[in-house]
Amino acid sequence: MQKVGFIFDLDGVIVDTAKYHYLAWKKLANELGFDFTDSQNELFKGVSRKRCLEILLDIGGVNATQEQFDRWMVEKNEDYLAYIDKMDDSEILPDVVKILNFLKGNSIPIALGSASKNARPILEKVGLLDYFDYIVDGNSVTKAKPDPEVFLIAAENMGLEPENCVVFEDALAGIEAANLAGMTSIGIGETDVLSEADYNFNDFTEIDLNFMNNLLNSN
Ligand code: B16
Ligand code: MG
Repeated sequence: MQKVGFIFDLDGVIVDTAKYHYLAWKKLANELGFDFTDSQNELFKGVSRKRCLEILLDIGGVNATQEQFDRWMVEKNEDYLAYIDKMDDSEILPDVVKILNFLKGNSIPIALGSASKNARPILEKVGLLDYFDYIVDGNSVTKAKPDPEVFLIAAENMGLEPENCVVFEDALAGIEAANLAGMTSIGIGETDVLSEADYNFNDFTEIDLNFMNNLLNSN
């Protein structure tokens, strides 16, 4: 068996922070005089904060000066962080800990590969920070998913070839990034949205340890 490493996206894979992003973006949209719907929030999954604000302003038809843009980015993040501050381990998505414990028990390296600049405090709040050997987040990358940069940095940190890395992702851009990196991609969420993934599951409760063992043995 060759050495293999696993890379987890954060929002939508480990925790559902999308609902807090949504509330914070909706508040800003309402302050600017327009609405922002739950289905529009789907466009924001896996997308950087800056790009989200650009899309939000497009939706509302709002032109911003650079000063306003920067201020709204800060305001949204402060509102978002107020929600994050209240998070605890009850928000970890089902059976995530089962998979993390399996990997730790087999001494498999674990990395985070997220677009979020708040990844570290979120993992700390839910008590999962110690599972992660490496954290690659929005502070570490210059190019957003679907660019493979975030996952390639994680592979490099783990000292592994991309083909020996497995990525769990809930966003299409993330699956595309994993595929472009030459990694094994596992879609967590709706199969029709994530059909480009090598494997698809609705959530981690559908992933049994036989599947995980087979992945380890095939890499
Ligand atoms: P922040 P992921 C992404 O997380 C979210 O899905 C996306 O909605 C958010 O805009 C992005 O993080 C940046 O987050 O504002 O905390 O830097 O799925 O890549 O873990
Ligand atoms: Mg995600």
